[in-house]
Amino acid sequence: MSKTQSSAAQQNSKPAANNLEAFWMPFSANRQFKAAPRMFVAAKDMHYTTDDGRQVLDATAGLWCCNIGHARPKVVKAVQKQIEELDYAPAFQMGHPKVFELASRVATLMPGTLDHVFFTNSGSESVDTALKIALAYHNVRGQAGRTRLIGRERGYHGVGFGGISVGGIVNNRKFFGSLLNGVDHLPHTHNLKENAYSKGIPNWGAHLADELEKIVALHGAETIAAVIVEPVAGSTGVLLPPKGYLQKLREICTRHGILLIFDEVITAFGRCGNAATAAEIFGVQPDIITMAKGLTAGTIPMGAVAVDKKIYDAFMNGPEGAIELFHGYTYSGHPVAAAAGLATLDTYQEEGLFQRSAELAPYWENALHALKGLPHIIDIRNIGLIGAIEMEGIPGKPTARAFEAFLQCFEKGLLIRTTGDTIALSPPLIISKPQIDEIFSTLSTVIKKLA
Ligand code: PXG
Ligand code: PLP
Repeated sequence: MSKTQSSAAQQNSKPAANNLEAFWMPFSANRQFKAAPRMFVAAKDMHYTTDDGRQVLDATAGLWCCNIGHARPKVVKAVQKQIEELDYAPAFQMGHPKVFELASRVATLMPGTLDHVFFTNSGSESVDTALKIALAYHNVRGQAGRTRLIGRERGYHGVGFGGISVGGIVNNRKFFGSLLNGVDHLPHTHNLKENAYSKGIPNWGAHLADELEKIVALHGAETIAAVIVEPVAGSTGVLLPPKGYLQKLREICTRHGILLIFDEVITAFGRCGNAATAAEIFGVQPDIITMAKGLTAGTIPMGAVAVDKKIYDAFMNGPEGAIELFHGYTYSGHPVAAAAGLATLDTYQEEGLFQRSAELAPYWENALHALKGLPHIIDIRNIGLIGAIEMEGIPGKPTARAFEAFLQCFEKGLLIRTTGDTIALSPPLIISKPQIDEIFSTLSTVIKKLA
């Protein structure tokens, strides 16, 4: 073996396909996984198939993304056709029809005057794009002093440097240097003492939005560009906005000329009920919405940023031949992703999936809250087709109890997701009532046996 071969290659005593070493898995316990791998080899509708031929019910829509279920025919055909017809077209100074069509379709699904759409390849890129647009918007309007960005504790906004700077998850921040400067955080709204076992949005906590006034008073509104929040925080365990909280944030932002960004990477596309966005469900109009995941239902990577007309228009003032926004990705509006996006939106529409989500929500809520009283459970939360079961951690071993539940559910043919000691559920919107029953019956069996 030559000296130049890498250490991974040197360990390649097994055939390539069976050697797990080279792949550095994202957000995973690599050594634990590689010692006892869990592999999916196929998926159809509500189920994954494992490498040992077992069917696993998908209670998480992959990672909150496969909202229409798996391998749906319309999307499969659209992607196959597109890659044959036009595999790639340059994204800068050139176009192709499907990306314009998709932007128009997305714009019609957005609330109010959010009628221009910028394409990315992920939620993380959507967040960094939205933050850059917010900063540049103030800049082109002669308010270059508005550079401060406000996020929230326990917020997740992906893993770009912008996203982790405004995000509020300790481990996503502390290893990675000084991050963006000029970032402040609102307090999170999670409070078990006041709000445990609320069904839907909790009553207590709207006053937490007033913290924004304190930040404004501290720094001066003229230094603040934008506030970014998830309408429902997903990644850190499904934290719902208290009644009136988002409205208050909106009022304070408007009063001070601050842009309000809703990060809807998880909440968009029917996840919260019968609407494309949580903004519509909650009746609060942001200036910018970031999305990804459900846009192509996870089939081909794609994200998007929808901006208010006033933002787009503010950039359209220089000479005609000038580039208005110095930002974009090689794969912004990729033809295959655009085709997948159009077919996904068709599927939502043809199958009435946002409506289905809303119709199933009460059944989902009842089945979920029926777990109350089982050992270890300290809270249950829900909205639309999202559910969370918070358990007490094992003293000195945070996350261990929920991870054990995850492993046992997988053994019993159910895919769940855990964060900390919270189980998070977000099935494809095509789920049936018997499949909802199956999720909670398996969970109940597993939780009863947990140490
Ligand atoms: N913003 C929000 C609100 C998200 O939930 C991102 C940005 C980043 O998206 P990308 O596509 O770059 O991953 C997300 C992603 C989980 C989980 O289990 C959540 C996400 C991703 C993976 C797992 O909670 N959210
Ligand atoms: N790095 C290098 C060396 C590049 O040439 C490019 C794009 O041309 C990038 C990074 C950015 O890649 P993307 O546009 O896919 O984000």
